[in-house]
Amino acid sequence: MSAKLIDGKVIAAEIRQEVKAQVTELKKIGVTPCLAAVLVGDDPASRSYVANKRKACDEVGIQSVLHRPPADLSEQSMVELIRELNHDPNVHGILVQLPLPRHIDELKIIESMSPQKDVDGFHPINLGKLVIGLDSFKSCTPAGIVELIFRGGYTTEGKHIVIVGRSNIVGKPMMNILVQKGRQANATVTVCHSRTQDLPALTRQADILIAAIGQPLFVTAEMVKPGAVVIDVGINRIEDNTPAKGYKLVGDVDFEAVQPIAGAITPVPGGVGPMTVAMLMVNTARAAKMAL
Ligand code: L34
Repeated sequence: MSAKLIDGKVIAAEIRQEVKAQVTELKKIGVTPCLAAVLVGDDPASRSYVANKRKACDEVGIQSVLHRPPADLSEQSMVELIRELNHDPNVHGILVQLPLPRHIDELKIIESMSPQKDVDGFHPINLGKLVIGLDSFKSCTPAGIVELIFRGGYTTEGKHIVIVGRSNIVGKPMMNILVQKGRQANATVTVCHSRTQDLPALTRQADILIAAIGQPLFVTAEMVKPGAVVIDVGINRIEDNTPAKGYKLVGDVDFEAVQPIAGAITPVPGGVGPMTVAMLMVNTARAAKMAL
């Protein structure tokens, strides 16, 4: 038996269509949702992700404005840029693509952002609301994973979901979404990380396994329970001279080895990545509605 493929490209396109309809309604009442994207420096991966986000904006009718300060801008100038965007009534959502150069404190930048425009859901106010089950902007990658699971035909209620990775961008918001009360949550959640003892013993208990480690091919066949749903959040560039671009993308899961065992699996590329982009569209349309 081979795992069903959960196609993030197809599901993301479905979500973009839904956002497009919402944006059409907003435009009828004179509001064009607008995302201000800030890309510092020129990391090739970040450039490609931001390009995908702007392309999605075009498709759904969201206006996007790109700010590209040089990698050596000061933390203070960056805070000033964010403040300007906070005060610009035409801007509904602010995206500061991470990572930032080392001399800039990411938390300081995130905290300078208006929580109402924090379409990444990274501001402590939005994360705090998430923890206690209040409505908030949910981080795009975790929110996209929830959509992948449900629209892929699976549920989380009562399931044991094991998350590998405790980042502020994925692991921590993900656990907080999944443990909430509610039809799209109600899971039993285990969060594993680099100090976890006997990791395979825990991952093998997962009905749904979420791999967000940031290490290529980390999850092997022995770590997966037969029939489990495997969500691969990793997106690693591996040197490879076969494709002309000189690299290929692999996830945190050894796809070839795990596919025969899992019940369902997300590919890389074409899994979680496009969902992150689609959920940013959802959050931006929502920010524009909230500003009415
Ligand atoms: N502020 N920083 C902020 N918000 C985010 O939500 C992110 N993330 C992560 C990195 N930094 C961030 C993203 O945007 C990861 N990420 C992201 C976004 C898009 C894609 C992957 C990661 C994506 O489009 N992936 C495609 C392939 C892209 C390629 O060819 O390089 C895919 O099919 O997986």
